[in-house]
Amino acid sequence: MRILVLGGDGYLGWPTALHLSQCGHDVAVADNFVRRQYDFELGVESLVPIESLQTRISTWQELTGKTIKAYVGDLTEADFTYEMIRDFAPEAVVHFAEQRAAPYSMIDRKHAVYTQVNNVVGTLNLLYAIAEIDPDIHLVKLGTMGEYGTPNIDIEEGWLEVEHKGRKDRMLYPKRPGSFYHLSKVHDSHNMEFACRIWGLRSTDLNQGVVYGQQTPETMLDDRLATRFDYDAVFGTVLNRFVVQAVLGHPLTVYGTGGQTRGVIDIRDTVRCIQLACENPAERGEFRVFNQMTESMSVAGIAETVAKSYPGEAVIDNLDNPRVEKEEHYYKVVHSGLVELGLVPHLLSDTLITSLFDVAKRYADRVDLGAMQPRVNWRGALSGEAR
Ligand code: NAD
Ligand code: USQ
Repeated sequence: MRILVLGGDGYLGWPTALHLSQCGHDVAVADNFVRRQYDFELGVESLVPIESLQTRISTWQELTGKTIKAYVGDLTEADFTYEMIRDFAPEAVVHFAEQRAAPYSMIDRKHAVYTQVNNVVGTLNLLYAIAEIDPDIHLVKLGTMGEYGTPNIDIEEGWLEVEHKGRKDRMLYPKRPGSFYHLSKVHDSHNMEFACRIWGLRSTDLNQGVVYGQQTPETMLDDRLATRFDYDAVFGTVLNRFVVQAVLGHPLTVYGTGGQTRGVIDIRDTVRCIQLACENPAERGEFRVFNQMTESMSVAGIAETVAKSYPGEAVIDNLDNPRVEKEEHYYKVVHSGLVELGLVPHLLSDTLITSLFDVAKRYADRVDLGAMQPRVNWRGALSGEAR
């Protein structure tokens, strides 16, 4: 299949492009490198050094003989998006290309507006480009489990059968997300469902949980193929951060009681889920939703698991929670769709955590401890200078 991976220079986009290429698909990637810019803005960098996109692609070709075409540009620029879709003529587009950090979107007004414009406009341009150029293209879009929030009822896969005052309907599952970033994904989901309904597009929304891990079989072939490893308080995700903190002897930064529960997934399962979604497309007119997570864990449970696996001493610190989120709540999620397509999950194991400890130890001298403490406060977002 011809598959275009948008956001192909990012943490997940790059290993996904390699995996799809390894599976024999004809792959192209697109990126505007804004993720590298956020690092400059925040004064942080990936724990693991990463090569330029050009070096990554030439290394892959040198090692496997396979080619990956690159498009450099911004999805919010419609001309770029249209030209790329026309030129590559994909059968599937995998869309990772959004600003994805909740804390970044909560810094102040400017960052909230940037996040929503970048994410919503980029996706809307893409929906129009697909509808006008080739409505048969399958859009595989990364959503997030955080779109649902933490409702006091079971979370279904995107849709909910409702009975109200004696009448029944199948409706989009109600959303109550916890940041302006997560809200951007809700807006995308609604725009996609509408586009499927009015134009007969085919799309799959993958509501993914928090990803952990850094290596896939393809990235491990050569250091030059490594993907990024964020550990700072803005872009670092919880399990990856706890691993780096344990290795450095820094207390594990649990926000609040740690009772908040999230769906999580191993990066090796992320790339496999994308492959399964592409190879089993949604029908024309179908807005299909999968909950892309393999298990639920509380933040305190993640911290205890990391601390227990670490051979040295690891201390857990309960910080005042900088976010506004429930710390004690019901959480039960249906996530059977991708398993039915063939996903065999890697559940969190000591082996995975040990291999992450090894990565963190190897690059421990690159860590900036100043980047570890959370500085973005959900309640404080109104006091920023850029208001
Ligand atoms: P990332 O920031 O590492 O990668 C995103 C890439 O998209 C970056 O390389 C960035 O430069 C590019 N990009 C952003 N806006 C763009 C634009 N307007 N035009 C072109 N390129 C643009 O993020 P990631 O962790 O790889 O996440 C990828 C996707 O998966 C995101 O949509 C994110 O919301 C979703 N997701 C991530 C996680 C996670 O734990 N990392 C979990 C659930 C969902
Ligand atoms: N947390 C801590 N300590 C930390 C970091 C985080 O206790 O040092 C807590 C947070 O308060 C939150 C949970 O861990 O309750 C998850 O936080 P996170 O930063 O790992 O993840 P989140 O902000 O939810 O965002 C990440 C990705 C985002 C994706 C989302 C999936 O950055 O792109 O959409 O995971 S989900 O959470 O399912 O919405």
